[in-house]
Amino acid sequence: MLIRHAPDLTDNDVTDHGLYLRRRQFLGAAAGLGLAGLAGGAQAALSFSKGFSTTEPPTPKKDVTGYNNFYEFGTDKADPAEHAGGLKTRPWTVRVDGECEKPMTLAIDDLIKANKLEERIYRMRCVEGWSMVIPWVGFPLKDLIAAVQPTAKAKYVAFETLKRPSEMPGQRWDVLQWPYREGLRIDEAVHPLTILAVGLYGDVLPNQNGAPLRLVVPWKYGFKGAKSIVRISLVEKQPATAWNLSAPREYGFYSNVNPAVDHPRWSQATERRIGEFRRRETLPFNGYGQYVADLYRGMDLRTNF
Ligand SMILES: Nc1nc2c(c(=O)[nH]1)N[C@H]1C(S)=C(S)[C@@H](COP(=O)(O)O)O[C@H]1N2
Ligand SMILES: [Mo]
Repeated sequence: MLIRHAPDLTDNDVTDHGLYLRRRQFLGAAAGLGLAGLAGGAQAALSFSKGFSTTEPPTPKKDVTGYNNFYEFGTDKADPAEHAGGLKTRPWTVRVDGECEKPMTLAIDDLIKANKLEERIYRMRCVEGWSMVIPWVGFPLKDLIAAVQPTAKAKYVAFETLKRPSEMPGQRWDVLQWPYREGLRIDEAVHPLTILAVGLYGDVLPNQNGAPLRLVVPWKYGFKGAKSIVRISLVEKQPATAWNLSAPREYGFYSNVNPAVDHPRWSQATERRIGEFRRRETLPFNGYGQYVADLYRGMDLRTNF
């Protein structure tokens, strides 16, 4: 079996600064134009969620958009930036279905219009032992879940991403089972920290970062953040996830960042913040424990890794 996640062992107040982001910028007609192409107009400014955003300096954009994991485009960190340009993100629909009263199929631009976009500056810790600080633009997943009215049977949320080998050259190889899948427990999915991102650094999400829609769950290892989502299903049973299917001993369903539980092949005690020289200590729940530790009260996080 080919297990490509490899350890990373190399040693080597942005919140409200008057940056007004425009909702229209994230829509298909305007995608790619950038702020400069959108002078004037009555677009709504994004709101800022200072409470959840870190004040740590964001990782330079060139690293956020040039050092990626997106195996649909290859397994090297530079592959996604090099090969994701051919992915067509319009038209794009997202199906929201399963255990809910109001299943819906939404065009991505309608989904963006229906939700209030916010900037969230989050730490992201990859299971390989590196981390970044990324200023996302997105909206809480809980708002979308509320819109479809979950039934009492909705215990988990399953995320399915795009399978389109013609535009995703990495899918010609069985590195993972395609499409890439992820999942959350429903209480994790409706936690206010959990967002669906449509942008970063105040701009449209680059393809290599998961355009047009990707999940961000900042207290979990980065692989939980499924990119290029096409379907979100409310389900009764814990859904299968791509990395767990590939190597169940190495990647559990929960995958909360936990410095006390090592990966079978490397330590998770420290991390390399991209752009920094010395490794730093990894924090439980990636530093979000004050918000999320209660979700796991009474659970053994060693067996539920
Ligand atoms: N569809 C898909 N989503 C994915 C991945 C992937 O290979 N395919 N890689 C994951 C991993 S391992 C990480 S660390 C993050 C990286 O997100 P970024 O490149 O935007 O920083 O995306 C996650 N989402
Ligand atoms: Mo990762």
